Amino acid sequence: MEKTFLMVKPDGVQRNLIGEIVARFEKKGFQLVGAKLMSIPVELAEKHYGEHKERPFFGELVDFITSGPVFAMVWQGENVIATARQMMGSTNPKDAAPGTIRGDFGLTVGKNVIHGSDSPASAEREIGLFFKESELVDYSKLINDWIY
Ligand code: 3AN
Repeated sequence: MEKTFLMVKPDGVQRNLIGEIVARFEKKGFQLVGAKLMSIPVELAEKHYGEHKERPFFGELVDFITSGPVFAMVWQGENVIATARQMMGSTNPKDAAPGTIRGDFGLTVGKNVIHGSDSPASAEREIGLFFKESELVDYSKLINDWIY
């Protein structure tokens, strides 16, 4: 099953948007397989945003993502990587469509509420950076014959 890494950024946590964001992915039909409220160490932030190392906003990016708690998650489901990106909306909230997370709640390109992996390769890399295999759950043995 395809998996992606999503993270409510410090602005989203401070604005009490964790529940709202989790609810959107739950209602869509995706399954939460890992989650934790955490503070990101600077070294992890630098690895996570490694591809932006040469960008002028790299320092700002690392300072912001380490400025307060984040809510890191792994979600699974068919086509979850691309669909989650659609549900998040454009990187810059001013271009994000209403109905998307950034369109509804984002203010600026830096403080855009949520991060989501943009490809299968980044999903695998980012899940590995934030979660141990043992922190992800397995629903395949669930006995659900009591749901009818
Ligand atoms: P996305 O998060 O939509 O994948 P990326 O990967 O282009 O966007 O950028 C990573 C993060 O860097 C964004 N979430 C945003 O917070 C930040 N960022 C992108 N462009 C800028 C910019 N011009 N100024 C400040 N921060 C930026």
